[in-house]
Amino acid sequence: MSITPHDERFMAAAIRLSRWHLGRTATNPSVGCLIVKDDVIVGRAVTALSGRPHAETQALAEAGALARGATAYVTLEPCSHHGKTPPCAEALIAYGVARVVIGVTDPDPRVSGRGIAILREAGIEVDAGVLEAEGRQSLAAYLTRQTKNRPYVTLKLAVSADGMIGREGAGQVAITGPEARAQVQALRAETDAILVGIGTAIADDPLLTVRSPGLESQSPIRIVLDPSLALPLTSKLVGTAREVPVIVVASEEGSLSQIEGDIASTEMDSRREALEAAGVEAVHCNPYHPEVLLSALATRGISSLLVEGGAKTARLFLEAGLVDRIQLYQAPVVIGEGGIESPLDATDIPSGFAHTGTLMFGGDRLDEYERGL
Ligand code: AOF
Ligand code: ZN
Repeated sequence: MSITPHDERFMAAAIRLSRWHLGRTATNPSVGCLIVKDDVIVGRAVTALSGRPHAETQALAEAGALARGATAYVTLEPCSHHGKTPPCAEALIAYGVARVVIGVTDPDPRVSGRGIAILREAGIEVDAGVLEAEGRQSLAAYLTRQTKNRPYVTLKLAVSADGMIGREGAGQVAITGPEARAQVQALRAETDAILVGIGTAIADDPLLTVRSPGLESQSPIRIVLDPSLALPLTSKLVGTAREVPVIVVASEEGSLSQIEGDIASTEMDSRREALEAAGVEAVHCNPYHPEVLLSALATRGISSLLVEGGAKTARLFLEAGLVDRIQLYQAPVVIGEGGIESPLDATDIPSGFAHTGTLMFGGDRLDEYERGL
């Protein structure tokens, strides 16, 4: 049977469903599954918040006997490995599903085509690659960690009408309005980790948590690029490190003097001990080579990273070619004297990024740019 517009509509619905748990199933991807019998949805599910059970087994349980002869729409290839429960491919066979329509094949080496092969061997018709581009988008974080051994990186910038992202020595400066700020809270909530440079951590003293009603439990891990361990013990980040983890990324032993000026290693040791006593984790990793840090984060299971500030940190990731998505907020506010210039604006988005959307939040305009996966 060939792919019909119906198939695309059901797959689009499965993708929308998968987005419910985006960023909340780590380290598993959030997958959507619909079981459709005679054009009626008889079962539907998204990967559970802990990552298990997978989408298919829940959707099949909902469909029960109606799954026999039905079509299953799954955004990611059903798994073929034995985890905490048997493989989803076997569950689809056991329930008597006649056809499986898949969005994206699974790069996990334990699956990687085997899910499809098991289904076909059992006589089930399989169509893969349906709405693949949209499916890949919904699985971007998972696919990036699996295939590039690094998290999917979003750079968020809020720029004033005169091209500034803040004001020198002024601490946190409101650039966007409340609607845009609420949107950024939602973005944080679907992200595994958030990163700022030490300059921003000191100047703004941010919390970097999610405070929107209903999303409070979804704060990402907070990471500060902090070569000389200068994060103040009195900062809000340190003060809340026992509630939401904070990682400071310090220079490797011995490399600091060339870059940051001479700080005795005993001084570094005592700063590290004080931070650790406050519940902060210190890791040593060259903060000027973000690719090393990103692969260490991927190894910890972090699939998505939001880079929030400031200009120097944004440039570091942009110049290393490690930004996958740019979210550029443009606000009507004028900063004027003493402004800190934005590392980019809508006229100089780096090559390789495609403009993928514009939305208005109050008087602020959000433009999104993405690089292909
Ligand atoms: C599916 N359906 O809903 C999801 C899948 O740790 P485990 O045993 O749960 O396995 C994790 C892997 O399962 C993950 O890397 C990916 O290959 C797959 N995720 N598969 O059939 C789902 N979330
Ligand atoms: Zn599975």
